[in-house]
Amino acid sequence: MRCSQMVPIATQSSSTNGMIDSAAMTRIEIKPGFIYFPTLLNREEQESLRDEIYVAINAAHLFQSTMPRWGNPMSVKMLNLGSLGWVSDKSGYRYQKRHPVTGEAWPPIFPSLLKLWGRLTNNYAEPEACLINYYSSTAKMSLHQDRDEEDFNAPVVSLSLGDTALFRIGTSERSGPTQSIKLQSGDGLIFDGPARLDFHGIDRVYKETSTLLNEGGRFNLTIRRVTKPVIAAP
Ligand code: MD3
Ligand code: FE
Repeated sequence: MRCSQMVPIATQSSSTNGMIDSAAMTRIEIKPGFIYFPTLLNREEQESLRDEIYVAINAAHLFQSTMPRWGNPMSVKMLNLGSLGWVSDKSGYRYQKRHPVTGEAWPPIFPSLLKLWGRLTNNYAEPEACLINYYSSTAKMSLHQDRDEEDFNAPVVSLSLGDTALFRIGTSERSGPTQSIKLQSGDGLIFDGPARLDFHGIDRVYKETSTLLNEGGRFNLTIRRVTKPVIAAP
């Protein structure tokens, strides 16, 4: 897809301490509530995020989710960071405080991601979950809505690392028209407002399109607020 409205919203040089602090960010509103940030993370930022992911995965391994009811395995492998993590098994989809295999609390959300969330969401209440999805070159995610959160007012922030993927987004009705965009390593997305309940999925991963991950494939991180923020008493 082509987009003509390239609106730089910030131009400033970034620090080089490995924190995510991208310089010029390009913000493209693909449709109301769906914002695309091509190369939100530069190569150095992608490498440091990749390395933080490897540390987390070594401490708390990826798990295989299964579909509700029938229990067929999903092709995507997952891990969560934060106080709550999204899991799926025969009994359904839910957020829970512990890793389904080890029973341990999830590792914390990296400070670099908290900072990025604050910047992209205008300091919306602290995120509670960061779902890490790992796609091998044959993995897919079929069209679905994300509606296991209590707070649909919260935006969802997505980051892609590694091989390019074909992402598809429709409307809040399953049979609505869809549009596709290729997501490359370092790209960011935000969904909120009118796009928050849109159907979406990953149709395919393009093998060997990035050198970021030695093993190939793709990571996607989705940073989310799950519960409704408590409103301060007047
Ligand atoms: C649109 N992940 O984890 S990220 C998911 O690339 C998920 O792994 C895909 O869909 C991936 O649920 C797509 C883009 C995304 C994430 C959350 C959304 C799109 C969204 C929430 C609402 C609407
Ligand atoms: Fe989703």
